[in-house]
Amino acid sequence: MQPRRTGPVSIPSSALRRLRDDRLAAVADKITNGERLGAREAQACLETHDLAGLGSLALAVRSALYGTRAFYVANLHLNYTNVCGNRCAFCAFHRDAGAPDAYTLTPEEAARTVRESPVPGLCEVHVVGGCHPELPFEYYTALLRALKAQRPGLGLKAFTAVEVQHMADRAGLTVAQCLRELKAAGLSAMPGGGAEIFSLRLHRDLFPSKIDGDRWLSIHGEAHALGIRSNATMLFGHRETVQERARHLLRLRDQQDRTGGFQAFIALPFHPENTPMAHLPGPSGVEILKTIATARLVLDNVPHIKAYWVMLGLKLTQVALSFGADDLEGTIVRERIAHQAGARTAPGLSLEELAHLVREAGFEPVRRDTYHREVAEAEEAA
Ligand code: V47
Repeated sequence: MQPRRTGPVSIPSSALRRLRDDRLAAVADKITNGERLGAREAQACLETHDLAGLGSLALAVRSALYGTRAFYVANLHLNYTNVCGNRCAFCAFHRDAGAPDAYTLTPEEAARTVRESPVPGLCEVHVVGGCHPELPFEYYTALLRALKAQRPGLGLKAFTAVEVQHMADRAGLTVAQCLRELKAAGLSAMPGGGAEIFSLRLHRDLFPSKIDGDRWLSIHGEAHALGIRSNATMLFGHRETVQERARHLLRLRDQQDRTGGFQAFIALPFHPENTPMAHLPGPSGVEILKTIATARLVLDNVPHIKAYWVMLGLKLTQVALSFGADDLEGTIVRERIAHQAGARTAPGLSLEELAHLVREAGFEPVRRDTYHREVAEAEEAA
């Protein structure tokens, strides 16, 4: 798999003239010369007070790649269990085993959600859950097989690196063995969750029971070597510094240079409600837009930058399309992780609502599949 590189991008001279930050002018020079941004430039983007200037650079790169197209998928999010022993400080979703509202779906119950999905032409299921202390490895393969049996063409974007490490540890298998078995059972791609923030300091303080950044990256590398594509995320707007955010993006870019299988990056703004960090405010709209725009400029080898409407809200999602994002994730149907932590968006959106959001923001809606291939509406409904 060849990493995709953004070549030199021409930036409208009117936009260049309007830049109000010298450090952004240096970023613009690099982009127009087709040079990579380094840590210094990444930080300059994240720190700039020239929001419009940064947005114009990210929009120029986004437009060079995709014109006015904006992508989304007819999908549903399925959280097979909320039982998890990790107790991460940013998470409002997990429950201890035996808690009154703890749940674990059987593969048959999971398959029913696909059968009863309200989304016409459902194309993908995004499957993630907690690190359940007791589920056997056979549960995960049975889950994938049960979903696939509902619709053989369904893309299954399933199991974060954190879950894969957990199932490998419990089953006494290597991660590569697990991934091979999961692929044989129908796994199409891996979601980007669980990366959190690549910082040893914050790993120790906020999510010490979970794999760290090195391990997260190496599991994605192993998946890529097996031909399994994946996504990448960054959880931001809690206790991380701007340097840590910049470093996270650069480490993802380095990994992509080595193994090339990341399809999309998703910046996840921290939602504080019902978490042990509920005293924090979460990132502002400006912080969110700067982070998305910076990701577009730094991650020159990751094809897609998602504006995850669930966590951004619909209004900021529309704006994010002009700040470097080119993808809206999908219909989702019933989101739980962000909603448990205070997200105020609807649990899901219809295909028509997504298309409307995109059009109203001045872009052209394009449906895609799990591999980011364009899908004709008639094909999808088949
Ligand atoms: O892994 C948990 C994060 C992730 C909170 O790959 C939180 O296509 C904000 O990864 N505030 C789940 N974030 C979401 C995710 C995702 C979503 C959409 C598409 C894809 C993809 C991936 O959300 C978790 C964790 O990193 N998270 N709690 C919170 N309170």
